[in-house]
Amino acid sequence: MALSRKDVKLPENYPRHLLLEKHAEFICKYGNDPNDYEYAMSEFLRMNGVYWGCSAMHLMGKLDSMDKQEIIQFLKDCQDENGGFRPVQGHDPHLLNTLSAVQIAVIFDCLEEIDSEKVVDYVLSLRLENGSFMGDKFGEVDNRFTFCAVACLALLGKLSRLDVDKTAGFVKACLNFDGGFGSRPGAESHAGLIYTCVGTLAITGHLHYIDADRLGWWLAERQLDSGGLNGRPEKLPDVCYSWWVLASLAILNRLHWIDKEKLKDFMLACQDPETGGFADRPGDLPDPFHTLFGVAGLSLLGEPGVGQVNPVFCMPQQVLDRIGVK
Ligand code: 3PZ
Ligand code: ZN
Repeated sequence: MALSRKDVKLPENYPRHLLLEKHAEFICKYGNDPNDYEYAMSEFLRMNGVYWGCSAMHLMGKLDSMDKQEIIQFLKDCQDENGGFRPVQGHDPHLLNTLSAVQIAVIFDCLEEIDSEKVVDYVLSLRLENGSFMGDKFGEVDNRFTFCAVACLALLGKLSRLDVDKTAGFVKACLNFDGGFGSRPGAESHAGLIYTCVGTLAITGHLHYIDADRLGWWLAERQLDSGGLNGRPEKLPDVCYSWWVLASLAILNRLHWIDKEKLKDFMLACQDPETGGFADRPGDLPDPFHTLFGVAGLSLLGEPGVGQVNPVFCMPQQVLDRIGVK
């Protein structure tokens, strides 16, 4: 059975330790070469990309090599009159960019530089009667947006402005028989959506809605022979799914249900020893997204030299302690 599952084979020669200096260099340089943007970091990902880079750099103890003033100016340029954030000037605001912007402001300890009250208004304007959230004015509803909304409010200390029982109730309606969650009621379980739902329930104080043994089992079953984790049955392992699965297990206090050493080997094998950065799987091109989730995943596995990551917010625990978010 285990042999017939889709998986990858780790190459003979892969880095056996974390290439921290290389990864910091990769993040610093990313975007200087126009080819980078053509590959992954197109305009609509710019705000998210700055968050991925800054969160990774802070965890690696290298935030000082980022240009804080330039980033603050970028944040200011991207906040819309309605309070939401655009991915880059000229695009429409969206909750996905708004959470990234708030995370960046918290990481740089500069919340006073953005209009937080307007962010709260924007987030609440996207709420629907059943407790769910639209991603923007175009109205798509998805638990990714539930998480973005709740995480934004929590980081701004404004969770009390939301009927959290109602929002947790919507998430509960997305619970499936396998113990997992999907994007909307009736949608199939998927590790990325599970992370957003578990995170939402953690922030709103409703983790008791989860059958932690059942869900923990489903999550632990994501580990393949290579040591990597996939996002749902019959899919290949991927470093970003290591994060969605691992963070969910950490929130449920069941990290010990997977083989940590094997997962660490898989993640180390996803590093690009030449350019730095992590790819989704060994041999693929690295990008800032997988680099953050690689570094953050290794943090959850207790990697020395990496700061402690908060499994709910995917941000350094240190900055959350500073603003008093639990
Ligand atoms: C990637 N997006 O839709 S995307 C993302 N994926 O904007 C960012 N694992 O082609 C980067 N795959 C790289 N830097 C990939 C964000 C996706 C996830 C794609 C991916 C990840 C394997 C193929 C969805 C939070 C936010 C967004 C997502 C998930 C979680 C792509 C393809 C899609 C996207 C971007 C680039 C390289 C980086
Ligand atoms: Zn991935």
